[in-house]
Amino acid sequence: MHSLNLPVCASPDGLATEAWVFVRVIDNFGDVGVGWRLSCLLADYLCLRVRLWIDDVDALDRLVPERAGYQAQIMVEVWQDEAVVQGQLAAAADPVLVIETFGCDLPPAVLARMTECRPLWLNWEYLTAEDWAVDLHAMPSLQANGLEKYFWFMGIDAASGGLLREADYVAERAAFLQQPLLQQAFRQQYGLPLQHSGQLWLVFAYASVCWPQWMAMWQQADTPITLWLAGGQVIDSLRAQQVIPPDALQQDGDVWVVGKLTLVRIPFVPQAAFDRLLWLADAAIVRGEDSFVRALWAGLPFFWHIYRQDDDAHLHKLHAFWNKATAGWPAGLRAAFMVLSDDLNGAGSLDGLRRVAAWQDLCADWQNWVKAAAAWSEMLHAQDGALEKLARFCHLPLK
Ligand code: TRH
Repeated sequence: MHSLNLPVCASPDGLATEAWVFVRVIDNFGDVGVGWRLSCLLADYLCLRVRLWIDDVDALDRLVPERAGYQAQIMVEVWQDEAVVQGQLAAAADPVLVIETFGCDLPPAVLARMTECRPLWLNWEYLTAEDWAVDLHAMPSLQANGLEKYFWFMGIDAASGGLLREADYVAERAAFLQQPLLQQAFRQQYGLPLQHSGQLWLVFAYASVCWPQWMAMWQQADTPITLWLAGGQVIDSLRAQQVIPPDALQQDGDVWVVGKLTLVRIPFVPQAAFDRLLWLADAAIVRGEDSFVRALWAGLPFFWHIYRQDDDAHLHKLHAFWNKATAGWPAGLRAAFMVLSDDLNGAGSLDGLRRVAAWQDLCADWQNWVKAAAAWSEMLHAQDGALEKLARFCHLPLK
């Protein structure tokens, strides 16, 4: 186990101890989403002053429009070329912890500085429920600069690196759910419809050829359904496949009704408000990995539209998670769920009739799905989160 030399919050000069976090944005919001959330948690719970290097500050600005409020705890550095990094390092205190997210290679000047101050070095990896990741979690690997780098694998197993979660999450959710006035104020603040008909689904998913088929399936459902479409990609897909006309759902707040199905284009909210969308919904379709973890914490029934990888590697990830999560579900519910989850993610081939039948089976078992999702979430809430595990790993006190 790695042990840091400095007691945090009590460095000799009285300044907060620094942690450095490095983020490269590949696409979408997952890299920046995890990088920012991790930085906030390090600052909030481990008393660290975080220096966050990020190569795409525009992406961060979309997630955190009011970044100025965090400046005392998180200093954002635009990650550019080596000369710029060297200038940034000149003004930075030695870090006790350096985290490269998702294997982004650190700049040579940073590697050189690290050989002098010898911080704990972590490679913060993608989330997976696969067993090999649990085996590799927290393993060291000797690097060319003579330092050990440790793998940090977030996951759902007790022996994994855990999941990112705020200490006040449960209290915040309870307060929001118990106060309809707060919910109304939230809807008003972001221009969300004040009411909806039938079941409310938050749909934050990728472009896909499956959407026309799922729209057809939902239209044949017995009960009315409202879909809050977040992020734009599903709407783009529907338009490209001529399921909606070119002028439909162009602006935030636009509504498109087909029979019992209501589609609403919702605005992009700050990351700190994203949980509230989930708390208002009856069910969800989420994507990437940060929104997936938020759906887990919310404890509502959901599908995971997983990020596609070459050679269908994403399907191993998908199945590893759901095989564990659904192990105790009633057989009928599990079968209907799995078949639809595969269909959503491009595995398996359902025709329209079988898709509708699976949906009907799922709806017939709705209350069991609600209970199973809540139970799984509670089980995860009861485990240590990533920050508790990290604090133990590097002997840092939690605030
Ligand atoms: O955006 P994502 O699809 O991101 C990623 C990246 O594509 C990445 O390269 C890939 O490796 C990874 O997925 C698996 O999905 P994700 O991870 O769910 O991130 C979305 C973030 O956006 C999350 O932090 C929630 C946030 N968000 C808001 O803040 N406001 C919003 O209105 C919405 C819809 C999302």
